[in-house]
Amino acid sequence: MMWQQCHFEEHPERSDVFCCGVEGSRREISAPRCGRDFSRSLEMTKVVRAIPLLLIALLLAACASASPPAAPPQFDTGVDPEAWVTVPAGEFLFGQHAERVQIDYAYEIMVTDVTNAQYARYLNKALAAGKVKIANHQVVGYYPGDKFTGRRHEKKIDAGDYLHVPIGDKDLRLAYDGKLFGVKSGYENHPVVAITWFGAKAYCDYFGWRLPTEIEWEKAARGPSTPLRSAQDSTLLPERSAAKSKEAGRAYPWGDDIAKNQANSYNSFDPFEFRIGAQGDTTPVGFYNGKTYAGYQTRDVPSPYGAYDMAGNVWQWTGEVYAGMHYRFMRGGSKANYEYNLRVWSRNSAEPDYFGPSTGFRCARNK
Ligand SMILES: [Ca+2]
Repeated sequence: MMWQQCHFEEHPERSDVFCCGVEGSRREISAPRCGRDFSRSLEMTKVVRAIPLLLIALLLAACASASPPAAPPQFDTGVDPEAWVTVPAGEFLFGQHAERVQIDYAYEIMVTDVTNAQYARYLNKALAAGKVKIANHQVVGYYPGDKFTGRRHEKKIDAGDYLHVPIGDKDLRLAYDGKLFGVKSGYENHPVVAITWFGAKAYCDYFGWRLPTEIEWEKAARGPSTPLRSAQDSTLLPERSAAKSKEAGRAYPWGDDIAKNQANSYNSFDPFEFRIGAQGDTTPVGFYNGKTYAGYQTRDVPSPYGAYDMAGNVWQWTGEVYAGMHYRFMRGGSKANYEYNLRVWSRNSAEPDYFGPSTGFRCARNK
């Protein structure tokens, strides 16, 4: 897959830096080159600056009382993270420019991101089975390496043990007592974060599953809910049919517009917004399902195939290892991003040993 157009992303570690990826290379660019998207972010910045002083005072008070963070509010979303949804074979409209792309097999993808409870259970089994081990306060595991082609800026990923989980990291919601992993209180049904690409891949591999490809991820996020009509019929090209484009080429899993109560983004003002600082905290998986939580009304916004949280909350690692590059790619946008970065074609990249508070994953499997 070629990625010719400049794509604007928020840096996974630095919210003040915007990056431009061309065919997977990463280079930091000056703000004006970010064009319309950056202008939008400047508009948002102005809005943020206009927050009344009272609200800022409340925010600071919340931050002060959240250090160390108390257990978060507990909400049962009713969405079972053990469930999978089926994505049928067929064409869909891929990317910002709605290219027709065929996937000629049906597959399944997890209905939600992998939770902290699921990852802790897996770690205990994988440790006992010798699939991963603990060294220097890290969970590490073997990876057979990437093929190195010597391209400019390509980094060697040789065979060896690589970081899966940084034990004790402040962003990790898992706890280790020297024998077993558990979950920090209240985060059981939140998506696991601070897991590297190696750690995400190892989880899926352990169960005989896999990380989704980017194309699989995107189709699962945006549909279509009904098969596209024949590409031979020129009157049905996406740009010729506004109605079809609206349904099949949607920007978010539910449509073309986004409201605060449809996804966990930066300043979405969800019940977890001010718990741990400016970027907010994760929401439980499946949170945006139409339920009301302590007075906070969400909208029910699964993807056309029923997958939740395909926009926002945490970036999701995808599986491809592209020739000539060591970066791995994530989809979906996160709690640390403005709404426009939650669009289904947004992507972010990081080295495979990157871990952070806004990056998780879900698995796919053959049908
Ligand atoms: Ca938020």
